[in-house]
Amino acid sequence: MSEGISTKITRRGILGATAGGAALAGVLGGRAALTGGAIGAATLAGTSPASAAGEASVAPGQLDEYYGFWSSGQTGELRILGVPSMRELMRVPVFNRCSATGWGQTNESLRIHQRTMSEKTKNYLAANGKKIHDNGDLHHVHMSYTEGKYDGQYLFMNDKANTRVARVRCDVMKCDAILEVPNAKAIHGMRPQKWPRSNYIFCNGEDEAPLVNDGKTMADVSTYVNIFSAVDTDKFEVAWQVIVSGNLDNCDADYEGKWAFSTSYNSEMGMNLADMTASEMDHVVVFNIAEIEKAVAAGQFQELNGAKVLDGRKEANSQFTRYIPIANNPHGCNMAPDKKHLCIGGKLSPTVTVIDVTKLDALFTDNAEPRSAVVAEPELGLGPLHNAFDGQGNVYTSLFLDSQVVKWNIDKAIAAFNGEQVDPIIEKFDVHYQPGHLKTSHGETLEADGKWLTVLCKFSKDRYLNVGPLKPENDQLFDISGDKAVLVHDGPNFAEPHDAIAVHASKMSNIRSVWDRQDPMWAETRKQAEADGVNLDDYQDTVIRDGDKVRIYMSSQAPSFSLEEFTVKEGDEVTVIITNLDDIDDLTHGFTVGNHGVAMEIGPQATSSVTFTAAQPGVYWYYCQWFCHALHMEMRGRMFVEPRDA
Ligand code: K7E
Ligand code: CUA
Ligand code: CA
Repeated sequence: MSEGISTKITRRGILGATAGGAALAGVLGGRAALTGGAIGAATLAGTSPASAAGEASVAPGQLDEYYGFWSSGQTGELRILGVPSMRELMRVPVFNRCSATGWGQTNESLRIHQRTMSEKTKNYLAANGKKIHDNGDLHHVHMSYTEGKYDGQYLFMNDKANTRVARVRCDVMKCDAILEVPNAKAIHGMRPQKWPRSNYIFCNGEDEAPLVNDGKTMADVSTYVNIFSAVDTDKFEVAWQVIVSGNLDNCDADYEGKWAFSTSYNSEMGMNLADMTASEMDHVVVFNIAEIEKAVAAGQFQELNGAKVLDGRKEANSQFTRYIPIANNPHGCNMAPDKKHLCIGGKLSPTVTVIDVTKLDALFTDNAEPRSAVVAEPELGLGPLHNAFDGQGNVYTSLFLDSQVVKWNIDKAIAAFNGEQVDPIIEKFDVHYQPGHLKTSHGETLEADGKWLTVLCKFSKDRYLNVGPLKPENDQLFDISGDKAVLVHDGPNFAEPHDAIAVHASKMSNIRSVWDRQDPMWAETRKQAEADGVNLDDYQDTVIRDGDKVRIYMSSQAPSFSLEEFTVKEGDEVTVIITNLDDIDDLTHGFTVGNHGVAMEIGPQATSSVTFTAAQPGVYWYYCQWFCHALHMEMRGRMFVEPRDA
């Protein structure tokens, strides 16, 4: 549809032709509709920022009430935004390589990257001249819980691209652990356990592959499996894995520590679109944590690549899993803070399926019919993906195809399911455009406060100045504290946030401004320094030669490095270790070596190190790349690389 036409037609008009119960066949048949192309850049009425806009504006110098933690999809980093201002406050590199901070290049970050890397991955990377994967697909970010509430300790996130999960420390906002999950393929859905605390993060393997993926049975789809993993959040290693029937998409956990749940859109185990959408029904897998832990403790597992693997497939008839049939190709999986209701987004079905988790015990103990746990299935609109809760019994569901959010009431949906003449829908409002995840403030915790709703839209189309064919995504913020949701902010965002949470600033009391000198981040570096007789806590300018390896120790204090020059030989492997002795808030230095592709951040009281080969003779300046002082430009020095045969 051309923009010229679409701007003359109201969006309602366009949708009028496709909305309604009979539209699903059209949705399935039309690729344009599935990709959002059908909506066009329509003019919208009734969504102008209204009276509540004042509440969302945070004046210069004023602090936001909430930290927003945003995923970034294919950019591979974690982002921190202020809510409600939607100001971007920080980017925390995790799975990506960061030019500013040296993440993915410093020795400290490489250790974190490589700690759990399989031999297979190491060999693959070495063959490609690399040490790490420098991309990631970070869909989901969630905070650690204690008794169903955010506890301000850690943030956890997944990398669908390279089958990894990671942990970020909230005290310094740096990643301190990355786990390459064995056996599984493409970790997508990921949620922490909510009760009694986040002992595990639950991780969904989305892609099917042979259990032993050695190339011998590639064409034989019957050897393919999908794997659900529980990762121990303290050790950051796999606690156990369960083989399932069908694939796994999104997941969540309950508020009693009994269950985990995963949606599957490919119960068919299809290898192409037609096969993946062939069935009437897919399913939600229910994992029985106690039964799984019992079997693990009793040694009833097979060990595969260091992981304890159980068989929870349908045909195994285990007590580990139950499969609840759900209309074909469901997506979102969200546990309500009423502790009782699990909401499953229908995606291809215009419904959300509500499961009463108090009815799940019967599925295991009495072999009750799996659908007996379904207590409501309201029809809400086209393309329901994710659900968010206001803590007052209401749900906000994103409608991808309708470019709307629908607010509805769980109790009313249950009453309607039981035959009462009630409409569970409270409100529908437009978003721009094609929403994926949506999140209410504290909505995935027992402290859901019903104040703010963020809607992460996949398309921005006409909302901003044109920046070329690649457009930003559009994150919208709604004030939901009143009777009606009020749009208060559009926030463009780069490729591609999938999910976000808002955490009240009062939860973040342990966040630091200056590093602790004894931080574990550089414990290994400190050990080497001790062996070299260098005290990292004091002024230092020491050059240690160790064969072809040279270690350069220096400290930084604005506006100078303790070493104005150092000399190495052509071909030496040079490690530069810098400790920032400044201990003032916000006094970060950096270290960049000219023409060497080397740069790193050194925060106040931090130690950072980087290793590179001095391949070419000559003079190379190094400089501080973090503006730190009126004489910041002068904060530089020379590296002399002597010719090897000189
Ligand atoms: Cu819906 Cu990866 Cu959470 Cu994206 S997933 S939207
Ligand atoms: Cu130190 Cu700029
Ligand atoms: Ca399917």
